[in-house]
This record gives sequence, structure tokens and C-alpha cells, in this order.
Amino acid sequence: MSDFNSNSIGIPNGNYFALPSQAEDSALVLVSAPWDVTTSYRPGASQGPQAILNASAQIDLYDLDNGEAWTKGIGTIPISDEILEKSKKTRAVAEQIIMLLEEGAAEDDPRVTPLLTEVNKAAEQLNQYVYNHTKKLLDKGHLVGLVGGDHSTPFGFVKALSEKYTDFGVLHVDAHADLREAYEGFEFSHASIMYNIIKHIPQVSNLVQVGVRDLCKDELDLANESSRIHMFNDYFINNELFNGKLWAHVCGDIIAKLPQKVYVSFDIDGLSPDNCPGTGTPVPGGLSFHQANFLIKQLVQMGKTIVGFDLCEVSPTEESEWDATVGARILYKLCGYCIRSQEAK
Ligand SMILES: [Mn+2]
Repeated sequence: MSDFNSNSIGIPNGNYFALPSQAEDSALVLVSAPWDVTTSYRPGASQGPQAILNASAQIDLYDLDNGEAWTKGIGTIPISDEILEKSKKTRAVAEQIIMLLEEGAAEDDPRVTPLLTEVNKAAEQLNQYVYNHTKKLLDKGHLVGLVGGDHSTPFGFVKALSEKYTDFGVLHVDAHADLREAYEGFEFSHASIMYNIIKHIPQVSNLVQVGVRDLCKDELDLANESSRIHMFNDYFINNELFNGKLWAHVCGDIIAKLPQKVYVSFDIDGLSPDNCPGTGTPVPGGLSFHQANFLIKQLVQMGKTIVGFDLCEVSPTEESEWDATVGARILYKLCGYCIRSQEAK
């Protein structure tokens, strides 16, 4: 660290942001989940962590919002080739299932059930991988961020956090509600992550969703019925803004629904699609980069503590590094805010 020049160009070294940080000495450690099995529309999020890592070397470390928060250390757990391989293999099985379902087979069709069992079992192994790594780091006193992967990947991490904190909220930025009980029979689908968190993790006292603009009726009903779920959908937000309400006040309303400790789950498709053209399920509308940044900044300024976060569904395309570039910027902001929110205590 001593001969590291933060003003010079980042030299790729296998760490996020090309930082010299050793994980064991870092305030915050990033764990990667190169996993993308159930994304229905367009695959690629399993390549997200590596693409973000590559793009992140370009970032100038001084941050206009968070200054030199990086000097507290942002460590990297190496991206697992084994998980990436397993994702590829399992995805092939999931695609067979989707094909059979599209041909009219039922989820309990004898051709489908053994395949579903295989996919659900692999998803549990991924959950276990994420849980093991994040739990170990949390037990040693590190802050942790997770880099997905599709949006199924944070489950094990939130589980690990629930063993450390008895009461925390989830701030969920996403185009989708992710409240489906199961999707195409996949128990741990990217479209079910918030359903699974609400159902299995009672320590999550509430879930505050921002930017949702694509959902099914069952998801809306669940959000309306559950006192733990508050949805600020994208149309509602824009109505407020078009009627003259300040974004700062909308952010205040959002943050007021959250308890003191907050986990941020950031699906890149919560942003407008110009920020994430390659993502699996893009939807028009969404937050601008600056609106999202301001929201997280307000969270910290209002004294909330960010206990962990994920960034998911960043999916690089062959033509462009843009998705990864935006992803790396969001990731850097999340790291900075997470570190700073702990200092503010
Ligand atoms: Mn999502």
C-alpha cells in the first residue's frame, strides 16, 4: 500500500478498482457471484463481476461524494471459476426446462421435474457459497458487498446478515418487484429474491422498493397486503416529480420507511436502460445515475447505517463496455457510502 500512487492510472491486479488492498486488512470486502441461471430473457450477468472488475481499474479513486473512503480498504475475494462453470452447466438445464414449458409442458411434467430438482439444488449450492464467504467476513468484522450475477445471488448474504443484525431494512432499487413466489418453477429465481427474503428472513423488518415499473398482479397484491413492503413504483415517483415535488423530498419519503440499519440491493435495471443496455430484462423509464446516487447519499446523510449491499444484473455485451463501466461506478459509490455510513455512527 505504501508505494501505491492513487493519482496514477490503475494497473489491473485482480482486485476491484485495481486497489492494493488486502482483503484481511480492508474495512470492506467484495465477494463475487458469477451466476446467471434463471434470467429468462437474456443471459450474461454471470460475466458481470469480471467485466465490472476489468472496467473498475479505470476509475479515479478520489470520489466527489465520498472523498478518499477507499483508503479504509476495499478488498476483493477472487472470482470463482468453479461457480462460473457451475452456472453455465446449470443454465443449460434451465434452458431445457424453459423450452419444455414453452412447448406446453406443466411444471410437474415428469420430463420437467428432475431437471427442476437439479436447478433448485444448484441454486442452493450457490446460496451456500455466498453465505459461507459473507458469513466468514462478517464474523471477522468486515463490511461486505456482493457483486452479482443475476438477482438471485444475494440470498445467502442477507441470510448471513440476519445472523448478525436482528432488525434491518432492505432498500431495493429495481425495475422489477422480484416478489414472485417462484418463476417457471425455479425456487431461487432472479424474479423471486425479495419474496424469498420476506418469507424466510424475518430479521428484515421492511422492504422499500424504488423504481419498479414491471410486475404482475400477484406481486402488487403481495406488496399491498404486506405491512413489511413499501413500493415506490416508477410511475408514482414520476408523477410526484412532474407535479413539482423535489427529488430530495421523494428520497426523504423513501428513506423514512426504513429502519436504522439498511441493506441496499441494487439491480442495475432500476436505472434507465441507457445505463444498462445489456441487462437481462431492460424496461423503459427508471432512475438516472444521479437520482440513484443522490438517493443513497441521502440515506447516509439522514444517518442510516448501510450494513451491506449488492449490485446485480450488470451484463456486459460484446459490442460495448458501457454496462460494466456504469456498474463499476455504481459499485464504487456503494462502497464509499457503505464505509462512510459506518463512520457517521
Ligand atoms: Mn431484480
